[in-house]
Amino acid sequence: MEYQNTQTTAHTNIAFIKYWGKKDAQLNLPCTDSLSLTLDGYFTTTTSKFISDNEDQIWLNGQRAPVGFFKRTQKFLDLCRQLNHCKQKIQIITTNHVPTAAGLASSASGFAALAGSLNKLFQMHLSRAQLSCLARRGSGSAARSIYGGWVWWQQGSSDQTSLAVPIDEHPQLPICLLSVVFNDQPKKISSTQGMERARTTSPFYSCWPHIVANDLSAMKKAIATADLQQIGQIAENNCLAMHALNWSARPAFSYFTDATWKLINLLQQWRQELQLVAYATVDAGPNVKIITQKNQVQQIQARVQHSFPEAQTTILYPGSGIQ
Ligand code: 2P0
Repeated sequence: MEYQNTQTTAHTNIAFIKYWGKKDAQLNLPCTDSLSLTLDGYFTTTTSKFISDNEDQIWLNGQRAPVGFFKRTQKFLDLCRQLNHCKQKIQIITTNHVPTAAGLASSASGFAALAGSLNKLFQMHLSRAQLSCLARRGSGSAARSIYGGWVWWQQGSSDQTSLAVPIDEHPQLPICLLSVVFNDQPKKISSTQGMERARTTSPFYSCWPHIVANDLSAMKKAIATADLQQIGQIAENNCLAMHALNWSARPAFSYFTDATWKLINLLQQWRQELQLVAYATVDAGPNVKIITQKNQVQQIQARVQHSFPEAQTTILYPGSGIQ
């Protein structure tokens, strides 16, 4: 079993309809559905094998994993050992091909690749749907990185029914994203903590499931009709509604900085005055991903660099599912 090839690659994804809040923290069951685009170019590759040591061995980017990463990964190994009635220790070798400069979370690609590799190691023969459930247990957004292109994570009501489904694995529309990184320092409030505080204390949280349901249905229509402007506008609206939950939490918090706002305002100006397709989406940090189209991205990149000479920008395209 040890000698079989367990190498698995999974790509990162960006949510266009955000996941923000869990109804079950242990199972990572979200309070709402969400929808994302899997990205090309940025991925995690993971291999695994059984070892006869007394401890699991976890390597990240060529070095022993730091303690936080080790514990979170080991918890996932324990889950897979339990599912397979196994006690043997495991060696994990994982490499993130996600430059810090791209400002992309690696937990989605990381747990998707880990789930895929352990599926091979334990010979679980899981379908992609079952793999999505398993990856979700490591990190919610990892459920979506099993598939390429447009992916819909259905919240479900149990461990077996909360899973992602592909909407369109090979989008034909000329969409691309420009990642704008102002700051690549680790965030002060993790996604897990931030979404829990918003869910439990924002007086507006009860509106969030309705907002997501409406935005999701409009987004699916916009994807089906390849309406890039609508896709961008709905994503920006949904992102700002998600962040409004944080601004209204008690105590309130914000991932935005002055630079985040300045760029969002500039995009609005460029849409109105220059007729550019350029909309913002922002995750649990100050950095912005600009949703745009292939024939405008270079112009937008030049404008962003002019306004923010210190920012690091990277162009991102749709990518494929787990391999
Ligand atoms: C998303 N984010 O839909 C949302 C939008 C960040 C902002 O999913 O606690 O690392 O591991 O399930 O998946 C990031 O949160 O959280 C995230 P856990 P995760 O992409």
